[in-house]
Amino acid sequence: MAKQENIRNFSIIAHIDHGKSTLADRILEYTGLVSEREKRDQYLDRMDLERERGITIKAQTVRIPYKAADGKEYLLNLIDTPGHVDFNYEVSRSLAACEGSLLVVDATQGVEAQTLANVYLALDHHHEVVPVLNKVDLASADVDRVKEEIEEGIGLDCEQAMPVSAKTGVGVPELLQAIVERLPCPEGDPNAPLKALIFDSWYDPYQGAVVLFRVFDGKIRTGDRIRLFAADREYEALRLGAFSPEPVDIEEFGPGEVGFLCAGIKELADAKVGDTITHAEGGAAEAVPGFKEVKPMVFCGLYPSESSDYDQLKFALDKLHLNDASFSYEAETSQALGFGFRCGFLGLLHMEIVQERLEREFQMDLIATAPSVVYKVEHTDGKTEDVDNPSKLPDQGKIAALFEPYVRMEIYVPGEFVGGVLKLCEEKRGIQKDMHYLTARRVVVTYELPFAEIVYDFFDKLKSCTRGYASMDYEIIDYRTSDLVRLDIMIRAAIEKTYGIMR
Ligand SMILES: Nc1nc2c(ncn2[C@@H]2O[C@H](COP(=O)(O)OP(=O)(O)OP(=O)(O)O)[C@@H](O)[C@H]2O)c(=O)[nH]1
Ligand SMILES: [Mg+2]
Repeated sequence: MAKQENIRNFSIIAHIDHGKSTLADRILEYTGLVSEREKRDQYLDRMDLERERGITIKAQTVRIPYKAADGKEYLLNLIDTPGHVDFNYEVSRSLAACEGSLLVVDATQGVEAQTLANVYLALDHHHEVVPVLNKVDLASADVDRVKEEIEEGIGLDCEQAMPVSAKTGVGVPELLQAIVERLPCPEGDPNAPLKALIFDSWYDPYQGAVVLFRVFDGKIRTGDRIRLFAADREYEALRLGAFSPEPVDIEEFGPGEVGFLCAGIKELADAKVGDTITHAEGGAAEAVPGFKEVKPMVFCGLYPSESSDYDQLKFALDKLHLNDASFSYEAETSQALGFGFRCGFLGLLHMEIVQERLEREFQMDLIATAPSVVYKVEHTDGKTEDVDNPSKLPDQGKIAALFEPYVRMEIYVPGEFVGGVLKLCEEKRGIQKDMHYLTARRVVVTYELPFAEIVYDFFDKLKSCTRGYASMDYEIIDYRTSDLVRLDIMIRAAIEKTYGIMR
């Protein structure tokens, strides 16, 4: 068990592509955890899909023993998080397992939409935040300007911001020193009843469901009888370990430590992210507060291309859901496609990634229907209902009103591209709410927009009208009445079936 005062748990957070995973590479290298021979770029992006696309999808935790300059031995638990807005749920869960965050900002770019969104999440978790200015090896890096942006835009003191190059390693030893000096050690009573929060889980064909936990109070040892709070089921802690960066067995964990647990959990629903692990006897009376349920916003139907693969698809969805609780699925049938599932996602990229993971990790061959958002329908009899599938929309005569979701969107863009952004938002039925200069060169534009308008091609259009220099963040704010109609597109066979037209 590690000495509590020498533990530092931190997440690396940033806007997409600002260099989180590359910084994690250098930390693994400087602490000697990954040798010259083993090292590869973005070591912690373990999925092929992540490596091919060059983005992090899953947060990854690493346990790093670190000997500081003064000879003191520390234990660092680093969590590399994804930057894309669709994977924000990964970030918020990771933050719950840590006391501090490294806020990485690309010094050639500056503060972007997810920089702000993620730092607010970290502050919500009462984190100590260390600003890190990355990519100082590039000639276009402007450390002073970006410091000013962070101070003015976020209100974080940047006097002690750490300039680094995650590529060359410049500044990384100083950053490690700052981590142990400036981030707090975890609190928690080793003699109290065990309370450990499950913040990730996945399916292993040999071990069943495996969970990743962070101990808040008490100790957990291999062989202990444990109880899962929400599932209210007992298991034996068969194997405990941590990723360092590959899995290693560890006998005992105390407060502040992060590890994985294999307990032969065959009932996948038992290994619920957000649940608390305690001891079967003398366990804690209360659970650690879990996570807010996330609400999927974009829906599509997923059908196996061979109808006989339906059960296999159900099985695959059950397993994948263990690793990604942020998508939803329920059975549905379609006249044209047979038996399948209506699935909900946090955004379009999320939808694409889940579909691709089902195809790759579970060898499914899928047909996906066009994505849509959730509408609210007020019936003429006064009832209202949510409709996530156009085919469930009642006849026009039975609809008193239709409501569609609206988002509040913040777009960060250099001044010279503002005109194009305003034009795009107006075309997409946007209502301008605010526009101000974050710094002399960067403008923040706030719009309210129908969510359906941004689900399709908004992001691509935004990128092309700003040459890739804009970033955006959005949240659903409310539902508003809209002039919407259901449009049925009938192909000949369907028309014949409906109206009985003879050839
Ligand atoms: N020149 C230079 N390039 C860097 C530096 N740090 C990262 N990069 C490059 O920036 C790109 C993005 O780096 P990643 O580490 O994948 O970024 P990330 O923040 O993990 O991205 P997501 O996980 O997708 O949000 C890669 O091409 C890196 O090689 C740096 O210090 N200097
Ligand atoms: Mg990454």
